[in-house]
Amino acid sequence: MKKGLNEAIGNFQYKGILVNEQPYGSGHINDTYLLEFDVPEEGRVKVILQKMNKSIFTKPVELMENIMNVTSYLRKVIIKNGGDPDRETLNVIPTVDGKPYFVDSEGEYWRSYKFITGATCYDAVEKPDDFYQSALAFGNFQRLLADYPAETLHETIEGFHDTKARFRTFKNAVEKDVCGRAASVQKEIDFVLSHEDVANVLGDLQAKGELPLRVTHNDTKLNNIMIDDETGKGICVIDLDTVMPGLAVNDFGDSIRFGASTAAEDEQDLSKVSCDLSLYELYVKGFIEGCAGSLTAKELEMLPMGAKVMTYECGMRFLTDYLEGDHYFKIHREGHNLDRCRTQFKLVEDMEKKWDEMAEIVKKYC
Ligand code: ADP
Ligand code: GN1
Ligand code: MG
Repeated sequence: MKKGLNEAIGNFQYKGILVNEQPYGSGHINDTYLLEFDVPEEGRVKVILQKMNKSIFTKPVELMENIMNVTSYLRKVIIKNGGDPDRETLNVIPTVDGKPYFVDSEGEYWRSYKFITGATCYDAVEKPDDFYQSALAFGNFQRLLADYPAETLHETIEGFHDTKARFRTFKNAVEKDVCGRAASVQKEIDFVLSHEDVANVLGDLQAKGELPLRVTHNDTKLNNIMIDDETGKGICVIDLDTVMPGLAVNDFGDSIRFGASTAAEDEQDLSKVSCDLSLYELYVKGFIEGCAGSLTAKELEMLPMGAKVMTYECGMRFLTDYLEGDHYFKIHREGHNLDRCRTQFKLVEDMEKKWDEMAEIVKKYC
């Protein structure tokens, strides 16, 4: 690992002397490092270096092609709108031979971004306004990419939010039960099975042409947005690995799943977990404003469903990973994925109780 990291550090176009390197962030997928360089005349310069998770993103070259194309497109739009392209989108630092990624001697893929300074990624909502700002930013992100030629994007993870397919994978994992864990989580398994309709609803609407495919982010967690420390605005949408054609309601829903929860994704005390309707309302308002009229009536109607489906799907993915031996999401303790799945199912139950209110809140902003 260290060898690959050092090789990578030596192979990007960095200036100055390396004075600090440390693991960074709390993402579940890639290995992220913060590097700091002393650069003459410039002072301390930070960069982000990431080892891409090759077993999840099996086509890293295509993935980087997506990122280069999307970020250069956003750069142009941001400049046209009078924004600051160095802070409002990711900027890839090339390797010494001009490529957007480096392959180390063990075949691992690395990429590097300019560090966005003066901004913070939050793992939980500290100030409600941050959540509203993240909604504006994710809605706006979708709007900025509305005219992006979607057909040129590679599908970086096949069927990423194909909840029906995820349901089949889940059933398969229960049947195989490779770790012998299924018997001890029957309650959670039953929860998934009894909600099969939730797995089907959005895919069915999309198949009938009632929900349009758009260029979406697909991983709209609060910690995938940088909030400007001074202005409090959602300055930059990051973690672009899963930008692909998808459903707007899923982008909305994934943000609710993570940010409107009253507890952390891996909270063990389930009595602390619920869907905070005032945070939900802030996000509804911000997302609808950010999308600026681009959502159809059906999409607006299905926003609460997006929240429920994304929460159910994520819980099912955590449970699948637990059953399969924790090979997908990084875990930091025994049973971590099981804890995560339980919070998601608790949230789904809570949303079901609050369903009418969730729908009313959307109507208020339409
Ligand atoms: P993962 O896919 O593992 O979630 P991310 O791309 O989201 O990886 O990066 C992990 C964390 O690293 C982010 O939550 C954020 O804190 C930080 N980060 C990533 N890119 C940048 C950047 N360009 N500037 C500043 N911080 C960043
Ligand atoms: C992963 O990469 P990160 O930590 O932002 C996952 C999301 C899940 C999320 C759950 C590529 O997101 O789909 O919703 O964990 N990303 C991928 O926290 O699978
Ligand atoms: Mg992330």
